[in-house]
Amino acid sequence: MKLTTNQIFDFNKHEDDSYESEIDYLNNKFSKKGISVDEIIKKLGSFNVAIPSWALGAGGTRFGRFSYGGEPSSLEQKLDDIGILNSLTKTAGAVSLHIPWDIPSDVNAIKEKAESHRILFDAMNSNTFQDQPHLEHTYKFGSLNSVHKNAREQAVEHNKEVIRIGKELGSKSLTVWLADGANFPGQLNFQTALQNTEDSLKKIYSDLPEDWRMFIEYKPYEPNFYSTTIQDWGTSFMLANACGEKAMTLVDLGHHLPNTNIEQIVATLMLKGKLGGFHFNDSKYGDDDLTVGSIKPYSLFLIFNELVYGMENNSQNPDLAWMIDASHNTKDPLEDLIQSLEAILIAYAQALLVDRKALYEAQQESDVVKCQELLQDAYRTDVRSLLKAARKETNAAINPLEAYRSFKVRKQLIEERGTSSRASGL
Ligand code: AOS
Ligand code: ZN
Ligand code: ZN
Ligand code: ZN
Repeated sequence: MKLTTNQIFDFNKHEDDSYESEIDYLNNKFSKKGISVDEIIKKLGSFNVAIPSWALGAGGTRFGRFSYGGEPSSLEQKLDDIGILNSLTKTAGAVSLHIPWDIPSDVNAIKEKAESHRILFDAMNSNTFQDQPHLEHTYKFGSLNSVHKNAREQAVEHNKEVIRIGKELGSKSLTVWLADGANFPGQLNFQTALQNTEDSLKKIYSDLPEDWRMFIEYKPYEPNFYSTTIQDWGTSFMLANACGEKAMTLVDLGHHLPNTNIEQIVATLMLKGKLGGFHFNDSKYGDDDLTVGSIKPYSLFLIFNELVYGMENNSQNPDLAWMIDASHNTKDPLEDLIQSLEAILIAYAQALLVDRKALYEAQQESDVVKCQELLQDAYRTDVRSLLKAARKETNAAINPLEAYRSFKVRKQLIEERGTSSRASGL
């Protein structure tokens, strides 16, 4: 199924337009501080977040999975789902593929399908955390860090293959997330594991096209519970530096121990021009992959505050690759993604409302109270009217979740695909 511009247009006609008076109010309030609400609306309208192919089906846990009717069972259907999301929000114009889950059988057909939905191919994800039936060497005890030369070589080859597929599709980046680590002390020699990882990453990097980037993800634990070889941003940063300019660190919000100051990590990496990509989600305990903004919206705002500062001040840091990395067991995956996109734009809009000039002055005067007030004034502003205006301007649905429900999208998908279809993936 596909949503047409006419359908969205019709939906918008019947939507309440009282948000426009809220915008007048915000205009009044913020123009006095030299902040242009129109500019913010434009920025929101052009913000794009990649949707990972694995977030379109219901996620699972190691205790099982409850499937959701109408889930996509092929790459084509995944692209159709993102097409729906993009028609509703105009913020989801990219897909992030995972190989081998998404190996295209017919590259041209897939490219055409993506084009018909105006979807670009964002970062390609490699997978050396699972064994595949045709593979000779197991990743049970590691991949790029393995003590077994054969397993390392096989993993390097796989990443090169992912680059080759990505080149055909028009992607420009590779994300490497490694599960490599140890469950028990003594299992791994830390130094050898790290050295092997560095050497393997350099081999992959040597195959990276000139205009590509390689993103190195880190994570403190899971699936290995004693140690992970790339455990934190510092390790990722060090490896990216060892590889070269096109290698960068990727921050996944869920990949930090509780209470880690993620906004400070963002600032540090942007100052050094090494923040490459971002995986959005939320968490209470670990890599929970919950809906963005559902647990710690103030943290998300503080992170965006640093991202906005960096985008305005750090020309040494290239444009970031944004992706939602959330998936779980209970919600309609498309509704969940609509909520995540909403939360991302809210945090972004609030961060754009921070009175940076006043904040700078308050910082120079060490007026701690004022500094806090300035941040919280932006955070406590209801910016949903700005999102609505941005959507109206880009021909998205003013209220995407309501539109999704009123078009009965899930019901139609179930009619088309059945109640228990499902693609490979997590
Ligand atoms: C895993 O924890 C990482 O967040 C990855 O970015 C991603 O979720 C994974 O590659 C999907 O399987
Ligand atoms: Zn991730
Ligand atoms: Zn993760
Ligand atoms: Zn995650």
